[in-house]
Amino acid sequence: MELKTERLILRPWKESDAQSLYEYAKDPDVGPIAGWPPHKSVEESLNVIRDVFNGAECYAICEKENNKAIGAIELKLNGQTDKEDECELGYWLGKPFWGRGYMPEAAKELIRHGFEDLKMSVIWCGYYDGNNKSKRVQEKVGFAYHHTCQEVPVPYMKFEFDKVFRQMMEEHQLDTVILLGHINPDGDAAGSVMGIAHYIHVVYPQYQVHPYLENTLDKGPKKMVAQDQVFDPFLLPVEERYGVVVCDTAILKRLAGREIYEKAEASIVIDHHASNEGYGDVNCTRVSEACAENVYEILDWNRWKKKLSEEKGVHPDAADYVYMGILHDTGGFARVGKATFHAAAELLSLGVDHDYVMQTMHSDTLHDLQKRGYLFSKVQRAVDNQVAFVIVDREMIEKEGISYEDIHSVSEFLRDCEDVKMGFTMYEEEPGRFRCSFRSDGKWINVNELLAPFGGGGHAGSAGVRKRTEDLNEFLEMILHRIEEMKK
Ligand SMILES: [Mn+2]
Repeated sequence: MELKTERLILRPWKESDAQSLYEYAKDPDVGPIAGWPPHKSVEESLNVIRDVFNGAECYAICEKENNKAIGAIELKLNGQTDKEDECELGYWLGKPFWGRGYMPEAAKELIRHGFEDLKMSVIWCGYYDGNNKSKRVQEKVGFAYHHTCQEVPVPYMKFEFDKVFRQMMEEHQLDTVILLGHINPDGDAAGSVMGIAHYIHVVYPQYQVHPYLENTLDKGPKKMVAQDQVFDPFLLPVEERYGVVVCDTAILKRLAGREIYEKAEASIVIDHHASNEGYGDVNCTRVSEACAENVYEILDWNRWKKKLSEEKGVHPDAADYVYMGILHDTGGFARVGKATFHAAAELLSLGVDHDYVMQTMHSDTLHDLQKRGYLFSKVQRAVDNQVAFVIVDREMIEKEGISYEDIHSVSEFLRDCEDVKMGFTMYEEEPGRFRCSFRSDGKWINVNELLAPFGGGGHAGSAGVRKRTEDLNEFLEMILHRIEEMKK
Protein backbone atom coordinates (compact mmCIF):
# COMPACT_ATOMS: atom_id res chain seq x y z
CA MET A 1 0.00 0.00 0.00
CA GLU A 2 1.26 3.44 -0.85
CA LEU A 3 -0.42 6.70 0.10
CA LYS A 4 0.26 10.09 -1.43
CA THR A 5 -0.21 13.65 -0.25
CA GLU A 6 0.67 16.93 -1.92
CA ARG A 7 4.36 16.70 -0.99
CA LEU A 8 4.81 13.23 0.49
CA ILE A 9 4.70 9.54 -0.20
CA LEU A 10 3.84 7.13 2.61
CA ARG A 11 5.14 3.70 1.69
CA PRO A 12 6.20 0.50 3.50
CA TRP A 13 9.71 0.41 4.96
CA LYS A 14 12.48 -1.37 3.02
CA GLU A 15 15.72 -2.79 4.39
CA SER A 16 17.58 -0.36 2.16
CA ASP A 17 16.14 2.49 4.30
CA ALA A 18 18.41 1.51 7.21
CA GLN A 19 21.07 4.14 6.51
CA SER A 20 18.52 6.90 6.16
CA LEU A 21 16.62 5.75 9.26
CA TYR A 22 19.82 5.78 11.28
CA GLU A 23 20.65 9.28 10.09
CA TYR A 24 17.47 10.72 11.65
CA ALA A 25 16.80 8.25 14.48
CA LYS A 26 20.20 8.71 16.11
CA ASP A 27 19.23 12.30 17.05
CA PRO A 28 18.56 12.46 20.83
CA ASP A 29 15.90 15.13 20.18
CA VAL A 30 13.74 12.74 18.16
CA GLY A 31 13.21 9.37 19.88
CA PRO A 32 13.32 9.92 23.64
CA ILE A 33 10.45 12.43 23.63
CA ALA A 34 8.32 9.75 21.98
CA GLY A 35 9.51 6.98 24.30
CA TRP A 36 12.30 5.26 22.35
CA PRO A 37 16.10 5.57 22.60
CA PRO A 38 18.26 7.13 19.88
CA HIS A 39 19.58 4.52 17.44
CA LYS A 40 23.23 3.65 17.96
CA SER A 41 24.14 2.02 14.63
CA VAL A 42 22.89 1.30 11.11
CA GLU A 43 22.53 -2.36 12.18
CA GLU A 44 20.19 -1.34 14.97
CA SER A 45 18.13 0.69 12.49
CA LEU A 46 18.01 -2.32 10.15
CA ASN A 47 16.70 -4.47 13.01
CA VAL A 48 14.04 -1.88 13.79
CA ILE A 49 12.92 -1.95 10.14
CA ARG A 50 12.69 -5.76 10.32
CA ASP A 51 11.13 -6.16 13.76
CA VAL A 52 9.29 -2.93 14.60
CA PHE A 53 8.35 -1.22 11.34
CA ASN A 54 6.74 -4.40 10.01
CA GLY A 55 3.15 -3.60 11.03
CA ALA A 56 0.51 -3.77 8.29
CA GLU A 57 -0.10 -0.02 8.56
CA CYS A 58 3.41 1.23 9.26
CA TYR A 59 4.80 3.62 6.65
CA ALA A 60 8.02 5.42 5.86
CA ILE A 61 7.41 9.13 5.28
CA CYS A 62 9.24 10.21 2.11
CA GLU A 63 9.50 13.44 0.17
CA LYS A 64 8.13 12.98 -3.36
CA GLU A 65 11.29 14.18 -5.08
CA ASN A 66 13.63 11.49 -3.74
CA ASN A 67 11.51 8.82 -1.95
CA LYS A 68 14.04 8.85 0.93
CA ALA A 69 12.66 7.78 4.34
CA ILE A 70 12.70 10.80 6.67
CA GLY A 71 10.24 9.66 9.33
CA ALA A 72 7.68 7.05 10.28
CA ILE A 73 3.93 7.01 10.72
CA GLU A 74 1.75 4.10 11.76
CA LEU A 75 -1.74 3.06 12.64
CA LYS A 76 -1.11 0.51 15.38
CA LEU A 77 -3.98 -1.91 14.93
CA ASN A 78 -5.64 -3.24 18.08
CA GLY A 79 -3.84 -0.42 19.83
CA GLN A 80 -4.37 -1.28 23.49
CA THR A 81 -8.14 -1.53 23.31
CA ASP A 82 -8.65 -5.06 21.91
CA LYS A 83 -11.29 -3.70 19.54
CA GLU A 84 -10.73 -4.41 15.88
CA ASP A 85 -12.08 -1.09 14.72
CA GLU A 86 -9.92 0.99 17.06
CA CYS A 87 -6.27 1.88 16.54
CA GLU A 88 -3.54 4.21 17.68
CA LEU A 89 -1.73 6.72 15.52
CA GLY A 90 2.03 7.05 16.12
CA TYR A 91 4.61 9.12 14.27
CA TRP A 92 7.97 10.88 14.27
CA LEU A 93 9.90 12.96 11.78
CA GLY A 94 13.62 13.61 11.22
CA LYS A 95 14.67 16.90 12.78
CA PRO A 96 15.84 18.63 9.55
CA PHE A 97 12.24 18.41 8.31
CA TRP A 98 10.51 19.94 11.34
CA GLY A 99 8.51 23.11 10.87
CA ARG A 100 7.36 22.40 7.30
CA GLY A 101 3.94 21.01 8.16
CA TYR A 102 4.89 17.52 6.91
CA MET A 103 3.59 15.74 9.99
CA PRO A 104 0.03 17.11 9.88
CA GLU A 105 0.02 16.47 6.12
CA ALA A 106 1.00 12.81 6.58
CA ALA A 107 -1.25 12.31 9.62
CA LYS A 108 -4.33 13.69 7.84
CA GLU A 109 -3.86 11.21 4.99
CA LEU A 110 -3.32 8.25 7.29
CA ILE A 111 -6.37 9.19 9.36
CA ARG A 112 -8.43 9.40 6.16
CA HIS A 113 -7.07 5.98 5.15
CA GLY A 114 -7.93 4.61 8.60
CA PHE A 115 -11.53 5.75 8.61
CA GLU A 116 -12.37 5.37 4.90
CA ASP A 117 -10.36 2.33 3.75
CA LEU A 118 -9.85 0.40 7.00
CA LYS A 119 -13.32 1.28 8.37
CA MET A 120 -12.00 2.27 11.77
CA SER A 121 -14.47 3.81 14.19
CA VAL A 122 -11.92 5.20 16.66
CA ILE A 123 -8.38 6.46 16.11
CA TRP A 124 -6.54 7.71 19.16
CA CYS A 125 -3.18 9.26 19.69
CA GLY A 126 -1.06 10.24 22.69
CA TYR A 127 1.88 12.40 23.66
CA TYR A 128 4.03 12.78 26.74
CA ASP A 129 3.36 15.95 28.70
CA GLY A 130 5.85 18.52 27.51
CA ASN A 131 6.06 17.16 23.95
CA ASN A 132 4.32 20.21 22.58
CA LYS A 133 5.35 19.59 18.98
CA SER A 134 3.44 16.35 19.03
CA LYS A 135 0.53 17.94 20.86
CA ARG A 136 0.28 20.64 18.16
CA VAL A 137 0.28 18.06 15.37
CA GLN A 138 -2.59 16.27 17.09
CA GLU A 139 -4.57 19.48 17.48
CA LYS A 140 -3.94 20.45 13.85
CA VAL A 141 -5.31 17.19 12.49
CA GLY A 142 -8.42 17.33 14.67
CA PHE A 143 -7.75 15.15 17.72
CA ALA A 144 -9.65 16.24 20.83
CA TYR A 145 -8.29 15.84 24.36
CA HIS A 146 -9.72 12.82 26.14
CA HIS A 147 -7.68 11.99 29.23
CA THR A 148 -4.25 12.03 30.85
CA CYS A 149 -2.58 8.90 32.22
CA GLN A 150 -0.69 9.70 35.42
CA GLU A 151 2.67 8.26 36.46
CA VAL A 152 3.59 6.97 33.02
CA PRO A 153 7.35 6.47 32.94
CA VAL A 154 9.17 8.29 30.13
CA PRO A 155 12.21 6.03 30.08
CA TYR A 156 14.42 7.73 27.52
CA MET A 157 13.51 11.36 27.93
CA LYS A 158 16.57 12.46 29.82
CA PHE A 159 16.73 16.21 29.67
CA GLU A 160 20.25 17.40 30.35
CA PHE A 161 20.22 20.90 31.72
CA ASP A 162 23.96 21.39 31.24
CA LYS A 163 23.78 20.63 27.54
CA VAL A 164 20.81 22.88 26.88
CA PHE A 165 22.16 25.66 29.08
CA ARG A 166 25.62 25.67 27.48
CA GLN A 167 24.01 25.63 24.04
CA MET A 168 21.91 28.66 24.92
CA MET A 169 24.85 30.63 26.29
CA GLU A 170 27.24 29.74 23.47
CA GLU A 171 24.86 30.06 20.52
CA HIS A 172 23.76 33.51 21.62
CA GLN A 173 27.21 34.49 22.95
CA LEU A 174 25.82 35.38 26.36
CA ASP A 175 27.62 35.85 29.62
CA THR A 176 24.59 36.51 31.80
CA VAL A 177 21.65 34.35 32.82
CA ILE A 178 18.57 35.48 34.78
CA LEU A 179 16.36 33.02 36.65
CA LEU A 180 12.64 33.69 37.03
CA GLY A 181 9.70 32.10 38.84
CA HIS A 182 5.98 32.73 39.28
CA ILE A 183 4.28 35.66 40.99
CA ASN A 184 3.80 35.29 44.74
CA PRO A 185 6.57 32.72 44.85
CA ASP A 186 6.32 29.70 47.13
CA GLY A 187 8.99 27.34 48.41
CA ASP A 188 9.05 25.38 45.17
CA ALA A 189 9.50 28.40 42.89
CA ALA A 190 12.15 29.84 45.22
CA GLY A 191 13.88 26.48 45.69
CA SER A 192 14.02 25.84 41.94
CA VAL A 193 15.15 29.34 40.99
CA MET A 194 17.76 29.63 43.76
CA GLY A 195 18.87 26.02 43.33
CA ILE A 196 19.65 26.46 39.65
CA ALA A 197 21.24 29.86 40.32
CA HIS A 198 23.65 28.32 42.83
CA TYR A 199 24.30 25.37 40.53
CA ILE A 200 25.28 27.63 37.63
CA HIS A 201 27.31 29.85 39.98
CA VAL A 202 29.38 26.85 41.08
CA VAL A 203 29.61 24.87 37.83
CA TYR A 204 29.92 27.81 35.41
CA PRO A 205 31.76 30.55 37.29
CA GLN A 206 32.42 32.31 33.98
CA TYR A 207 28.77 33.43 33.81
CA GLN A 208 26.92 36.19 35.67
CA VAL A 209 23.87 34.76 37.45
CA HIS A 210 20.85 36.75 38.66
CA PRO A 211 17.99 34.91 40.32
CA TYR A 212 14.91 37.15 40.62
CA LEU A 213 11.99 36.51 42.98
CA GLU A 214 9.11 38.73 44.01
CA ASN A 215 9.43 40.05 47.52
CA THR A 216 6.08 38.43 48.36
CA LEU A 217 7.91 35.11 48.78
CA ASP A 218 6.33 32.94 51.51
CA LYS A 219 7.75 33.63 54.97
CA GLY A 220 9.36 30.24 55.56
CA PRO A 221 11.43 30.06 52.35
CA LYS A 222 12.25 33.74 52.81
CA LYS A 223 14.11 32.83 56.02
CA MET A 224 16.47 30.65 54.01
CA VAL A 225 16.89 33.19 51.21
CA ALA A 226 17.78 35.78 53.87
CA GLN A 227 20.77 33.61 54.83
CA ASP A 228 22.02 33.43 51.24
CA GLN A 229 25.66 34.49 50.97
CA VAL A 230 25.78 34.83 47.22
CA PHE A 231 22.50 36.24 45.89
CA ASP A 232 19.85 38.81 46.74
CA PRO A 233 17.00 37.70 44.47
CA PHE A 234 14.70 40.56 45.47
CA LEU A 235 16.65 43.09 43.42
CA LEU A 236 15.35 43.53 39.89
CA PRO A 237 18.21 42.65 37.52
CA VAL A 238 19.20 45.32 35.01
CA GLU A 239 21.02 43.64 32.13
CA GLU A 240 21.52 44.24 28.43
CA ARG A 241 21.89 40.82 26.84
CA TYR A 242 21.04 37.65 28.72
CA GLY A 243 19.32 34.29 28.61
CA VAL A 244 16.56 33.29 31.04
CA VAL A 245 15.68 30.11 32.85
CA VAL A 246 12.06 30.06 34.07
CA CYS A 247 10.97 27.67 36.84
CA ASP A 248 7.63 26.44 38.17
CA THR A 249 5.49 28.76 36.02
CA ALA A 250 2.73 27.19 33.91
CA ILE A 251 1.59 30.27 32.03
CA LEU A 252 3.34 33.48 31.04
CA LYS A 253 0.57 35.50 32.70
CA ARG A 254 1.82 34.16 36.05
CA LEU A 255 5.48 34.93 35.44
CA ALA A 256 7.15 37.42 37.77
CA GLY A 257 9.45 39.57 35.61
CA ARG A 258 7.58 39.14 32.35
CA GLU A 259 9.42 42.12 30.77
CA ILE A 260 12.73 40.44 31.61
CA TYR A 261 11.55 37.30 29.86
CA GLU A 262 10.31 39.22 26.80
CA LYS A 263 13.67 40.97 26.34
CA ALA A 264 15.78 37.81 26.73
CA GLU A 265 17.86 36.52 23.83
CA ALA A 266 16.80 32.94 24.59
CA SER A 267 14.89 30.97 27.20
CA ILE A 268 14.70 27.61 28.94
CA VAL A 269 11.53 26.67 30.84
CA ILE A 270 11.48 24.02 33.57
CA ASP A 271 8.10 23.13 35.02
CA HIS A 272 5.93 20.40 36.53
CA HIS A 273 2.39 21.73 35.84
CA ALA A 274 0.16 19.72 33.50
CA SER A 275 -1.28 23.08 32.42
CA ASN A 276 2.07 24.40 31.13
CA GLU A 277 1.51 26.40 27.93
CA GLY A 278 4.67 25.11 26.26
CA TYR A 279 6.26 28.56 25.95
CA GLY A 280 10.00 29.22 25.80
CA ASP A 281 12.70 28.24 23.28
CA VAL A 282 13.30 25.01 25.20
CA ASN A 283 10.45 23.79 27.36
CA CYS A 284 11.10 20.95 29.77
CA THR A 285 7.80 20.19 31.46
CA ARG A 286 7.28 16.90 33.23
CA VAL A 287 4.34 16.43 35.58
CA SER A 288 5.71 15.63 39.01
CA GLU A 289 5.26 16.53 42.68
CA ALA A 290 7.50 19.58 42.61
CA CYS A 291 9.37 21.63 40.04
CA ALA A 292 12.38 21.19 42.30
CA GLU A 293 12.07 17.42 41.87
CA ASN A 294 12.53 17.95 38.12
CA VAL A 295 15.38 20.34 38.81
CA TYR A 296 17.03 17.63 40.89
CA GLU A 297 16.70 15.22 37.98
CA ILE A 298 18.12 17.42 35.23
CA LEU A 299 21.18 18.76 37.05
CA ASP A 300 24.54 16.97 37.04
CA TRP A 301 25.21 16.64 40.76
CA ASN A 302 28.54 14.87 40.35
CA ARG A 303 29.83 17.78 38.37
CA TRP A 304 28.46 20.19 40.98
CA LYS A 305 29.94 18.24 43.89
CA LYS A 306 33.36 18.17 42.24
CA LYS A 307 33.37 21.91 41.59
CA LEU A 308 31.99 22.56 45.06
CA SER A 309 34.80 20.77 46.86
CA GLU A 310 37.15 23.40 45.47
CA GLU A 311 35.28 26.02 47.50
CA LYS A 312 34.40 26.15 51.14
CA GLY A 313 31.00 24.81 52.06
CA VAL A 314 28.45 27.61 52.41
CA HIS A 315 24.79 27.08 53.13
CA PRO A 316 22.25 27.39 51.72
CA ASP A 317 23.66 25.84 48.55
CA ALA A 318 22.05 24.39 45.41
CA ALA A 319 21.15 21.11 47.11
CA ASP A 320 19.57 22.86 50.13
CA TYR A 321 17.34 24.93 47.86
CA VAL A 322 16.26 22.03 45.68
CA TYR A 323 15.43 20.05 48.83
CA MET A 324 13.44 23.03 50.10
CA GLY A 325 11.41 23.14 46.87
CA ILE A 326 10.53 19.47 47.14
CA LEU A 327 9.70 19.78 50.84
CA HIS A 328 7.28 22.65 50.24
CA ASP A 329 5.40 21.43 47.16
CA THR A 330 4.91 17.99 48.68
CA GLY A 331 3.61 19.48 51.95
CA GLY A 332 6.52 17.96 53.89
CA PHE A 333 6.56 14.70 51.87
CA ALA A 334 2.80 14.21 52.27
CA ARG A 335 2.26 13.90 48.49
CA VAL A 336 5.06 11.92 46.90
CA GLY A 337 6.01 9.54 44.15
CA LYS A 338 8.88 7.09 44.22
CA ALA A 339 11.04 9.65 42.44
CA THR A 340 10.43 12.17 45.23
CA PHE A 341 12.06 10.03 47.90
CA HIS A 342 14.82 9.05 45.53
CA ALA A 343 15.63 12.73 44.95
CA ALA A 344 15.37 13.52 48.67
CA ALA A 345 17.70 10.66 49.63
CA GLU A 346 20.27 11.69 47.03
CA LEU A 347 20.10 15.31 48.17
CA LEU A 348 20.68 14.25 51.77
CA SER A 349 23.80 12.38 50.69
CA LEU A 350 24.93 15.54 48.90
CA GLY A 351 25.07 17.19 52.31
CA VAL A 352 21.59 18.61 52.87
CA ASP A 353 20.66 18.89 56.54
CA HIS A 354 16.96 18.02 56.80
CA ASP A 355 16.43 19.93 60.05
CA TYR A 356 18.03 23.04 58.60
CA VAL A 357 15.69 23.07 55.60
CA MET A 358 12.73 21.97 57.71
CA GLN A 359 12.88 25.32 59.53
CA THR A 360 11.51 26.90 56.36
CA MET A 361 8.29 24.93 56.97
CA HIS A 362 7.81 26.51 60.39
CA SER A 363 7.13 30.20 60.34
CA ASP A 364 3.94 30.65 62.39
CA THR A 365 3.82 32.89 65.42
CA LEU A 366 1.14 32.41 68.07
CA HIS A 367 -0.66 35.42 66.63
CA ASP A 368 -0.67 33.75 63.20
CA LEU A 369 -2.35 30.70 64.73
CA GLN A 370 -4.95 32.90 66.45
CA LYS A 371 -5.79 34.54 63.14
CA ARG A 372 -6.09 31.11 61.59
CA GLY A 373 -8.43 30.13 64.42
CA TYR A 374 -10.61 33.08 63.46
CA LEU A 375 -10.60 31.98 59.81
CA PHE A 376 -11.66 28.42 60.73
CA SER A 377 -14.56 29.84 62.72
CA LYS A 378 -15.81 31.40 59.45
CA VAL A 379 -15.79 28.19 57.40
CA GLN A 380 -18.98 27.30 55.54
CA ARG A 381 -20.00 23.99 54.04
CA ALA A 382 -21.67 23.10 50.73
CA VAL A 383 -22.34 20.19 48.37
CA ASP A 384 -23.74 17.80 51.02
CA ASN A 385 -21.18 19.08 53.50
CA GLN A 386 -18.37 17.62 51.39
CA VAL A 387 -16.94 20.99 50.46
CA ALA A 388 -15.67 23.48 53.05
CA PHE A 389 -14.71 27.04 52.22
CA VAL A 390 -14.05 30.42 53.71
CA ILE A 391 -14.53 33.82 52.15
CA VAL A 392 -12.48 36.72 53.44
CA ASP A 393 -13.78 40.10 52.29
CA ARG A 394 -12.23 43.56 52.66
CA GLU A 395 -14.07 44.22 55.88
CA MET A 396 -12.65 41.10 57.58
CA ILE A 397 -9.22 41.82 56.17
CA GLU A 398 -9.17 45.33 57.59
CA LYS A 399 -10.86 44.57 60.90
CA GLU A 400 -8.89 41.42 61.76
CA GLY A 401 -5.66 42.23 59.93
CA ILE A 402 -5.79 39.08 57.79
CA SER A 403 -3.08 38.89 55.13
CA TYR A 404 -3.01 36.43 52.25
CA GLU A 405 -0.24 34.62 54.11
CA ASP A 406 -2.71 33.92 56.91
CA ILE A 407 -5.21 32.24 54.63
CA HIS A 408 -2.66 30.61 52.35
CA SER A 409 -2.65 27.18 54.00
CA VAL A 410 -6.33 27.08 55.03
CA SER A 411 -7.67 25.37 51.87
CA GLU A 412 -5.15 22.58 52.44
CA PHE A 413 -6.14 22.12 56.08
CA LEU A 414 -9.80 21.92 55.02
CA ARG A 415 -9.09 19.38 52.27
CA ASP A 416 -7.23 17.19 54.76
CA CYS A 417 -10.19 17.14 57.19
CA GLU A 418 -11.58 13.65 57.66
CA ASP A 419 -15.14 14.78 56.81
CA VAL A 420 -14.28 17.14 53.93
CA LYS A 421 -13.36 16.23 50.36
CA MET A 422 -12.43 19.61 49.05
CA GLY A 423 -11.46 22.97 50.52
CA PHE A 424 -11.20 26.41 49.04
CA THR A 425 -10.64 30.00 50.06
CA MET A 426 -11.57 33.31 48.45
CA TYR A 427 -9.58 36.33 49.58
CA GLU A 428 -10.52 39.83 48.43
CA GLU A 429 -7.01 41.12 47.77
CA GLU A 430 -8.35 44.31 46.18
CA PRO A 431 -11.92 45.60 46.29
CA GLY A 432 -13.79 43.38 43.84
CA ARG A 433 -10.82 41.08 43.11
CA PHE A 434 -10.66 37.68 44.76
CA ARG A 435 -7.63 35.43 44.98
CA CYS A 436 -8.97 31.89 45.26
CA SER A 437 -7.16 28.72 46.26
CA PHE A 438 -8.63 25.23 45.75
CA ARG A 439 -7.47 21.89 47.17
CA SER A 440 -8.87 18.39 46.69
CA ASP A 441 -7.56 14.86 46.48
CA GLY A 442 -7.38 15.40 42.71
CA LYS A 443 -9.80 12.58 42.01
CA TRP A 444 -13.20 13.45 43.46
CA ILE A 445 -12.82 16.82 41.78
CA ASN A 446 -9.89 17.68 39.54
CA VAL A 447 -9.53 21.31 40.60
CA ASN A 448 -7.35 22.15 37.60
CA GLU A 449 -10.30 21.20 35.35
CA LEU A 450 -12.77 22.81 37.74
CA LEU A 451 -11.14 26.21 37.36
CA ALA A 452 -10.30 26.01 33.65
CA PRO A 453 -13.53 27.76 32.49
CA PHE A 454 -12.80 30.60 34.90
CA GLY A 455 -9.26 31.15 33.64
CA GLY A 456 -7.55 29.42 36.56
CA GLY A 457 -5.45 26.30 36.76
CA GLY A 458 -2.67 24.38 38.43
CA HIS A 459 -2.68 20.72 39.29
CA ALA A 460 -5.37 18.06 39.71
CA GLY A 461 -5.29 18.45 43.50
CA SER A 462 -4.20 22.04 43.88
CA ALA A 463 -5.17 25.02 41.74
CA GLY A 464 -5.99 28.70 41.95
CA VAL A 465 -7.76 31.51 40.15
CA ARG A 466 -8.03 35.29 40.43
CA LYS A 467 -11.55 36.55 39.89
CA ARG A 468 -12.69 40.12 39.43
CA THR A 469 -16.39 40.38 40.25
CA GLU A 470 -18.91 42.75 41.75
CA ASP A 471 -21.11 39.82 42.65
CA LEU A 472 -19.12 37.20 44.53
CA ASN A 473 -22.23 35.17 45.27
CA GLU A 474 -22.87 34.63 41.60
CA PHE A 475 -19.29 33.39 41.12
CA LEU A 476 -19.59 31.17 44.19
CA GLU A 477 -22.82 29.68 42.84
CA MET A 478 -21.13 28.94 39.51
CA ILE A 479 -18.27 27.18 41.26
CA LEU A 480 -20.56 25.12 43.49
CA HIS A 481 -22.76 24.25 40.53
CA ARG A 482 -19.77 23.04 38.56
CA ILE A 483 -18.60 20.96 41.53
CA GLU A 484 -22.04 19.30 41.61
CA GLU A 485 -21.69 18.50 37.90
CA MET A 486 -18.12 17.21 38.09
CA LYS A 487 -18.09 15.27 41.36
CA LYS A 488 -17.54 11.54 41.11
MN1 LIG B 1 5.46 24.01 42.13
